[in-house]
Amino acid sequence: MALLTPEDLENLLDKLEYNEKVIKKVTGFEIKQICEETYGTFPDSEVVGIVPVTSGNGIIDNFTASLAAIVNHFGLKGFVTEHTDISGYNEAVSRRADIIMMADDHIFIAHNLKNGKISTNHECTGIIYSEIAARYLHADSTDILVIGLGRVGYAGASHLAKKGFNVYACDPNIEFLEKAVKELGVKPYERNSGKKFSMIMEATPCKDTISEGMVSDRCLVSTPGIPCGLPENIGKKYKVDMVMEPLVIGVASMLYSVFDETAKFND
Ligand code: NAI
Ligand code: 2YC
Ligand code: MG
Repeated sequence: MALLTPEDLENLLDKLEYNEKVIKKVTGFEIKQICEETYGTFPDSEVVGIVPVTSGNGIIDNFTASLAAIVNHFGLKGFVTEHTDISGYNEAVSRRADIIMMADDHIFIAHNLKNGKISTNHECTGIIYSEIAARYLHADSTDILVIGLGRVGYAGASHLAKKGFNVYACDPNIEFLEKAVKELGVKPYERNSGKKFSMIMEATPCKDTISEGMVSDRCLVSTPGIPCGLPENIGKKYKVDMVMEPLVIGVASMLYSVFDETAKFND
């Protein structure tokens, strides 16, 4: 089970600042703009109640504090409840939270109590990282490679297929690959096919999943995967741009996915 560690959460906003600069350079957009356009929504001073959950492996040091810092970074008012679990949920509602955020070991949700919208971190992470890859300014075609078709990767492949990209994918889990071929129309990517990509979305819990034969001269690797799927030597040898960040971008995507629609998107 791929759980965050307190080390992953160190220097979170420094990592975000670096990745925001990369995203602006490689797509021309700010992360907020990409989120707003992807979901057609906008923030409206929502109050976010963050509830620590003790089930399973229990509290992850700094996880809820990191969420509060992320919520505040995006201009909203966030608070971590004093109580955990059900008591914490009750406290968040009594403190007039508009949006509840909480995670056990399996699912991390954002739930907007006002409009009923609910989203999961896995799906929102897949959507936003594939959207970033898809906006690469130096893309040489609409071919895009998704490595890993699990909870995050499948959501990303689905988002890209809906946008009309030519999605190739690979995953050692044959069932996941066959499901993506059948339901999304993705093309299985053969590692020794010699086909190279300028856009790669990597969503696996394994390191060095990206090999030299996959990478075009100019390439954007957009990866939430922990640890990093791009070997350092390949990143150096080719002009590979990389967006990789352990939590914040996915959480921003969760927030925008539950905001109200922008008026201009309503007509
Ligand atoms: P998952 O376990 O549901 O799916 C991972 C998939 O990768 C599996 O289907 C597996 O067969 C496949 N895989 C493993 N090795 C591979 C390889 N060499 N080539 C191709 N596919 C391979 O995991 P999930 O939930 O989709 O998360 C993926 C990664 O993203 C994990 O490392 C997780 O910690 C991370 N994550 C990061 C977030 C962020 O904001 N940065 C948020 C959520 C998850
Ligand atoms: O501190 C707490 O409230 C814990 N219950 C939080 C557990 C989060 C477990 N999930 C993860 O570590 C990963 C993250 C990348 C986001 C999704 N799953
Ligand atoms: Mg992230």
